[in-house]
Amino acid sequence: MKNFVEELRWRRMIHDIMPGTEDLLNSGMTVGYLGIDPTADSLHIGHLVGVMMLTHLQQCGHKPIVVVGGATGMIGDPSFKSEERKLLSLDQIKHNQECIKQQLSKFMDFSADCNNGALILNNYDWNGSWTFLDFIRDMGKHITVNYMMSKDCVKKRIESGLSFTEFSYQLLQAYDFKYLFDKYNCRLQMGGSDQWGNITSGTELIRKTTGGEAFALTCPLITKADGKKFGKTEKGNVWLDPEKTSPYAFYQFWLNTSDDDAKKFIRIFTLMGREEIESLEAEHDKAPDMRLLQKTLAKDITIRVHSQEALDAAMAASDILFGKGTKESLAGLDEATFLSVFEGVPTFEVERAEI
Ligand code: 383
Repeated sequence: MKNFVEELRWRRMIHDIMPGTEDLLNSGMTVGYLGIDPTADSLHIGHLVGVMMLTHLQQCGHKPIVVVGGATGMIGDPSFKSEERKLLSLDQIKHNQECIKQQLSKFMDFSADCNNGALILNNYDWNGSWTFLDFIRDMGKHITVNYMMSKDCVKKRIESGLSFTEFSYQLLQAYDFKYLFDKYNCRLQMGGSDQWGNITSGTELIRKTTGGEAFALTCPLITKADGKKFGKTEKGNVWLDPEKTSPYAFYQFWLNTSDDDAKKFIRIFTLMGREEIESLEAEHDKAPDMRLLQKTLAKDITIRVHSQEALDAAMAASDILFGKGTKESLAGLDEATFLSVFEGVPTFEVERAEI
């Protein structure tokens, strides 16, 4: 079986790793988790990096847990955010949670009968019944304000202001880790590099309350070679929900990446093996204008996030826009795909008589 840390290393998916993490993973099946707050009713491609980490974790024989933050979503993570967040309504959070759960089921094997089957948990289930007094008495006592304030993730806000609500977020996430440690023997938390502070507060809380050792592994936040923000188009985020970002626009997003980005993204966002990627890269470099890397990346990820049919429709739509379509391919397109082709394309109206 593949070695998880080595696998992430060649894919350049490790930003920080706590000493001892590799030994833990080499010592046998490890339970690892990653949390996602239901701040919207869909995941976007920024979330996909974390999801890919969980997919690799499972493929390397370990057990992944995804925590959907029904409780933490009520507070809002201040990590590296310059402004206080608006609170979401409870109905909104519930709705978002359900949508995200649905999307996640595509990326991991949740079958209960394999011993490393993935789990989806909601942190409202163990945080919803805390009383304020119990929480600050039982958990708050173990972590000092000095420790919490020393974290890079909140430093940005110390000057401009941070509510007590958002300041407490760190402790809530720390408690999740402790809960999963106690209940599921979960000894590893993963996330993007923005999560390092919250994750290490968890390992600290576990150490203080149980004397046990838990570990942290983060992946780099994705940046683009041109310095522009990753995962954005003119219309905003690239979402996994086909209603928010059509499979056509999704496919085009990956197709339009630069050569340098495509080399990076194919390692992170596909499950293709090292040799396959390296030989593809060599092939690409012989004739970069054929955009072999971009095409392979776009196809692979569109199939995994949407479906083969969605990819076929997106490719047929691209052919139409770029003049390679036929009368038959045009007739075969569904209305939504046909209309999505014109997103971002200048259009103007012509009188029927003129046509
Ligand atoms: C909540 C409860 C936990 C553990 C984690 C959380 C969520 C975490 C967070 N994560 C981001 C989010 O939800 O805010 N506090 O949007 C993003 N993640 C992943 C990854 C990332 C992070 O979901 O870097 C990008 O996608 O960690 O920003 O017990």
